[in-house]
Parts: sequence; C-alpha cells; structure tokens
Amino acid sequence: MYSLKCIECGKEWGDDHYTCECGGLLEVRMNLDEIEVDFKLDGNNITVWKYKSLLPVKMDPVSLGEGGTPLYRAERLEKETGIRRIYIKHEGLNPSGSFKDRGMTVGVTKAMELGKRAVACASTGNTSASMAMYAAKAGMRAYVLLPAGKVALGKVAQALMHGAKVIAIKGNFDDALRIVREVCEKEGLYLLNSVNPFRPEGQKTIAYEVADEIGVPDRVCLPVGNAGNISAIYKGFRELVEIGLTESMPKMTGIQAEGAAPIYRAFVEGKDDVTPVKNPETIATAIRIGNPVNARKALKAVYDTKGLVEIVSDDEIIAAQKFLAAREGIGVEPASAASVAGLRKLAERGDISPDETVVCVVTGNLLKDPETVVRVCGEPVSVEASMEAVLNSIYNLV
Ligand code: AN7
Repeated sequence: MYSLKCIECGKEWGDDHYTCECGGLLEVRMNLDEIEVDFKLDGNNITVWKYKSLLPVKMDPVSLGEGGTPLYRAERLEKETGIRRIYIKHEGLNPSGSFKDRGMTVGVTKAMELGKRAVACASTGNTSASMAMYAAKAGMRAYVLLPAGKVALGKVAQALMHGAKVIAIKGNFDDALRIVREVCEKEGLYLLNSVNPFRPEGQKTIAYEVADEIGVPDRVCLPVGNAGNISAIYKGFRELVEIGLTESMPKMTGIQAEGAAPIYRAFVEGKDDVTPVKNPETIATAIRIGNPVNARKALKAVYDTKGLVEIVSDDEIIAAQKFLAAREGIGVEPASAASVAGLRKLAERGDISPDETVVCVVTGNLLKDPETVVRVCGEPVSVEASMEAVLNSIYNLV
C-alpha cells in the first residue's frame, strides 16, 4: 500500500522510524498504481477519513470528527485586494481548534497500530493541544515540551486539561524539538512532531478537501513555521494529479513572520535549504520557529509550483486578524492571519494576478490566544448597571 523512504537518499525504512541514517527525513510514498481509490471528488461527505484509501493506516481510526472544515468565500477581502476569488479554509474549526488534528488522527492511529502506549512532542502550542486530545481518546500517555512563556494560554489550557504531562523548558521551540527527539530515542516514546512521516499524511487532506469542494485553485496561501503543512498540502495536490483525479497544481505560497523567516531568506537567495534563525521572535507565537525541520521539502514545493514566500510584520498580522474577524466573521489566531496578511501584501505589490482563485488556509482558532486579543483590542468598557449608562456608552457620551 505504501513505503517509507528517505527524501535525501531514497533508502527504505519500516514504520517505526522518523529519520534515515543519512539524517534525511522519511516520507510516505503511497503506491498509487495499486491503490483502489474509493471516493469521488464530488463535494459530498467531506472529512479526513473520506480519503482513507490514500492514508497509510489500516485499523479503524482514532477519530474525533476532524476535517470537513468550512471553505468561506471572502468577498470583502476580494474587493479590497482586487483578486477575483478568495476562499478561506477555516482549520480553526477542527476539534481542538487547529489543522493539527488532521495529522494527529493519523499519527495517533499509527501509534495504536504500532502498539505504543505513550506519545510526545515539542510544540509552539497547537500540536500539543491536539496530541493531548487524541492521546486521551486513544488512552495513551502524552508528554509535551513547550517554550516557557511563549505559548498562547488557550493551547496550554487544552494540553493540561486533556491530561498531558506539560513541561515548559527555558528555551525556544527549536531547543524543545531537539530535546524531545533525544528523549523519544532514549525512552521509546512515540514522537508526534511533523518529523513523524505519518503526521503530514493527515495534513495532506486539506488539499483533497479543497479539490473536492472547488477543484484545484491557482494558489494556496498559508502560514509557515516548521513547514510541515505547506509540504503536506503540496504532497496532497501532487498525489491527486498522479492518480489522474486532477490536472493542475496550485502555486504554493508560504507566509512567514518577519522575525522568524528562515525559509523566506532561503527563497530570496534561491537556496534549497535554510540558515537557522537564532532568536526567532513574533507576536504569532505558533510560528516562532527558527530552524524548520521540513524546510527542504517546503522549498521544493514552492519552487516546483512557481509559488512564493513572503514575510509580514506583527502589525500586518494583527491588521489581517482584525479584518478577518470584524469584516468577514472569521475568528483566527495571529499565526493564521499571516496567510491573509501575506496575500494582501502580494496583491498590493502586483505579485499575483487579479484573475486568480486563491485559497487561504487559516490554521487556528481565535480562542487559542485570548491574551493577544485583549492586548490589541483593549478590555471592554465598564459602566454602571443602568440603561442611561449603557446608552451613554453606545452614543459615546462617556
Ligand atoms: C496556528 O504547534 O509548530 O509550518 O508546535 O499552530 O506546519 O509548522 C504549530 C504551527 C501555522 C505552522 N499556524 O505550521 C506547533 C506548531 C498555526 C500553527 C503553523 C502552526 P507548520
């Protein structure tokens, strides 16, 4: 049904591995010639598991109803940017409130198949929330390493309440990932970061769902941190072409935060790998990552589709978050708004054609990061409990 191959040297490995002896990441290669695809791209019954025939697991999935997220038309954003068709795929409406659930349902199901009792990850927040939730459903122990003080409150709350052991380290995400990889190696915990080749397999269903609902768009625009998602979505669209279900590829367009942009720098210089950023910083803590493990895959996806990589400032991120929430009714966290901030910038500069159909993937829910909201919107006005006081407030008399 599939094999697990090193993306650098091509060596084949068994299921219970993440990296090759040469240091390369492993990737699932579905045997597309042999697989009997048992779904149609007819827009019906869209969920992650509609596409099980293209997912590398056999057993009944550990599922909480992931996928099938809304694809909204964003008419005010179209008007503002002059781009003909813009859709927003709201991944914040997955069970744990982020796109990570797609990868986790597949990753935790694989952990079950392998007979694992405990899973672990490093996280800027959403991966940990999602992993804790699916581990709870599966009855597994969960261990989470977070960069202390740099994870949005809603995400920490989820990881804690779903029963994970949450450890905040005095370092950044890149440190946490390095350490958790060592811990997993030593203790036999199952690692569920996107270096795990089964995680991106779940995430590629974003591509399937978009193709299922509106066909292949001209461009997919999304925030990039560790670069797992952009690589996974590229893989999903590529597989559909290989099977013959679709004919074209979207231009993969990654948006990074200005202060955490190693992939952007590599793209501008035409390189196929990154120089890590030592002290990444951005208000979008989800993508505060300086040494993205999937960088090589992501750059390949961008070059191969004639896509783009762009950077946005914290101010542009917050402006886009406010626009989406207040003008389109779409509530997302700062990192997610980066995709829209990037699209606005590219459109303004004339880097993308007004004739395009663009899908922006917004990756996490507004409720994930309430502290940033209060910081940028302020607290509610407080008045006496009387109609007069309320009317005065409405008419701005006080
Ligand atoms: C909302 O949770 O890396 O480029 O540890 O939470 O695939 O890393 C989160 C990443 C975008 C970037 N948007 O995706 C983690 C973590 C949101 C995110 C990204 C993340 P990748």
